[in-house]
Amino acid sequence: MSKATKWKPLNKVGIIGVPFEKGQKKYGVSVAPAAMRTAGLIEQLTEIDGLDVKDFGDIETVCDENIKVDNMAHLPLVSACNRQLSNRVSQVLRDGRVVVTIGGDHSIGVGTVDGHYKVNEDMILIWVDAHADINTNKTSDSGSVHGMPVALLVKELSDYWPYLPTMDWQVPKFSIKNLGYLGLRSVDQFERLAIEKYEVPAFAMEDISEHGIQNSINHILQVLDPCMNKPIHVSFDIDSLDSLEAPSTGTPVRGGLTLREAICLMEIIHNTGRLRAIDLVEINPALGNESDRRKTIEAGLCVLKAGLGFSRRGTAPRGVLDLPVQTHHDHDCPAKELLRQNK
Ligand SMILES: [Mn+2]
Repeated sequence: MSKATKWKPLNKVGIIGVPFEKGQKKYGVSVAPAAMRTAGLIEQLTEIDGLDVKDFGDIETVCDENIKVDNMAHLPLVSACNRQLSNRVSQVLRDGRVVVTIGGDHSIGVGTVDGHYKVNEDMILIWVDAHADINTNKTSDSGSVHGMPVALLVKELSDYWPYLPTMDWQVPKFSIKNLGYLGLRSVDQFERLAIEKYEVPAFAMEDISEHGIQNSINHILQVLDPCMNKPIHVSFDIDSLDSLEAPSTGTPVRGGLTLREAICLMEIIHNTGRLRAIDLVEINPALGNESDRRKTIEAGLCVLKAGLGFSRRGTAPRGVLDLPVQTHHDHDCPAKELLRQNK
């Protein structure tokens, strides 16, 4: 008989900032962790009922870039950053916390998933994104690593890579059978081939339109983990949202998720009690105007809060059974006070 595990949401969270942007070409995703903190990230999460929030600081990377790999920009930097990040993610998880990683571009998904896998080998991965991020350096148009993290992570694709110097620390062991996609609407031809070849459950926007966001995420969870006992990692690219909802991002695509759908999705995953890691990536506060920036950061905060237990229904105070009663004592009743003075 299998040992039944009863899951309930962890009430401890660890924040990691990754001001890293060399996985793509635009300036600005590196300032997102600071912008999110300034916007009240820690305070807003702390306001969620009973949540213990600890900030584990930023991952800072320096390294030589003398090694070049064909059509794979800044690999040594990407590798050095992810190596440190992987260790930090494992550390936060071992501290019994949900790990929330604020990017940075999506190349940091290599480090977060690697660090999670090293603690929970049975983890499943939900990649919420407009793009599939499953190119190799052979199939990528841009040569930017933020379009390759999934292909780097999954063991089934390891034969499709050349030897990657500096990446020896990362042995892909995670299986593509434990991956699901939500929000896709800009998928390259070889990415689509990979999704079909390995039968990855992938709900593109047209599937979400057909089935609704609740059925879509529930179907993915059912396919990846029918016994409902595996830890969940959500890698949330802000460009999964419609670019009207989150304009400040490097590769915006129209026709994406509404913020309401994203909140609903994160609430459903939170309610499983099995969410152990969230990445929030590709917020670029340097793109667009002040209103674009504010909208995008607020959307990111809403997504995180929904994943960490914030209830749109509201939450009654703990251990309190009644509204605060106001007793009118004699001395603070103005009329009686007047009478007393006039005696
Ligand atoms: Mn992405």
